[in-house]
Amino acid sequence: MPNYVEVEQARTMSGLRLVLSPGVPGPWSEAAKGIFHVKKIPCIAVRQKMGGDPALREWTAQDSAPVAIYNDERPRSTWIEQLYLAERLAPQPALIPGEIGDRVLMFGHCNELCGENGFAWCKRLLLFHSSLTTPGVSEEVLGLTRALAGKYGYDPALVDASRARIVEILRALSELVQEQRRRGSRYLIGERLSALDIYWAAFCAIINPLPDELCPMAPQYRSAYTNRDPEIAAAVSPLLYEHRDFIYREYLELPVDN
Ligand SMILES: N[C@@H](CCC(=O)N[C@@H](CS)C(=O)NCC(=O)O)C(=O)O
Repeated sequence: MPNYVEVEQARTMSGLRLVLSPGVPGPWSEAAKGIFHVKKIPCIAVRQKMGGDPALREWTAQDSAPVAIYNDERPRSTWIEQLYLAERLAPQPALIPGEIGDRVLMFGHCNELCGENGFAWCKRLLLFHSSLTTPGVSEEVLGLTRALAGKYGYDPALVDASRARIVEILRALSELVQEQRRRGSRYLIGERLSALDIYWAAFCAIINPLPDELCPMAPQYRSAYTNRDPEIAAAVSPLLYEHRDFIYREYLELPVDN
C-alpha cells in the first residue's frame, strides 16, 4: 500500500487515510494495514514522523501511528477503534466473531497482544531498557529512544514484570493454537479467520521477524525486534510461527511494504 502522502496533503483528502511509520514494520501499523487489506478497503498511506509530529498532533490530538481517519469522522488512534471502523466499512469478511463466546475470547487475546501493558507494550519497554543500558548505542538512537521512553512510560523498575507479562501472554496464545489444532481448526478462534489471526501475524514480528526478503527492515530494527531471551523463546509454541506464516501467505501482502 505505501506511497506516502504528507499529513498536510492528507488533511485535504477524503476517504480513508491511514497514518503509518515509514520504514518500520510496527506491529499496530502492520495489523491495521492487514485488516484493511483483507477487507479490500482502499486507503491512502500518510507519513508519520517518529518521535514527535506536531502536524499529526494538530490533526488527530496525538502523534502515534497508526491512525485511521475516514472522511470527516473523528480520528481513530487505537487498534480497537480501527478494527470496528474496518468492520463497519466492509462487514465481509467479518473479522469479529458473531458468537459471544468466540468474541469474548478473541477480544481478550487481542487486548493481551495490542492493549496497554500487553505483549507489544511490554516488549517496547524491554527495547527501551536495552537501548538505554547497553554501551555503544549511537546518539541518534539514544535521542529517539529517550523521546519514546518518556512517551510510553518506561521505568527500569517495570522491566522484570514486563518480561513476565510477555511470557504469560505468549503461553496463553500457545495453548490456544494447540487447542485449535487439536480441534482441527487452522484459525485461532472458531473455524474461520478473525482479527486475532491478523494481530498475531503482525505482532509476531517483534520477537521473530519474517526474513528480509519477505519483510525488509533496517538492520537495527531487525536486531532490536529479534528475541534473544530464552524464557520468552520457550513460551512460544512452534505452531504460532507456523500460524503467522500461514496467515501472511494466505491473507496478507508479501513482501511487507512499509
Ligand atoms: N495507539 C495505538 C498504539 C500505537 C503505538 O504505540 N504506536 C507506536 C508504535 S511503536 C508509535 O507510533 N511510535 C512512534 C512514535 O510515537 O513516534 C493503540 O493503542 O492501538
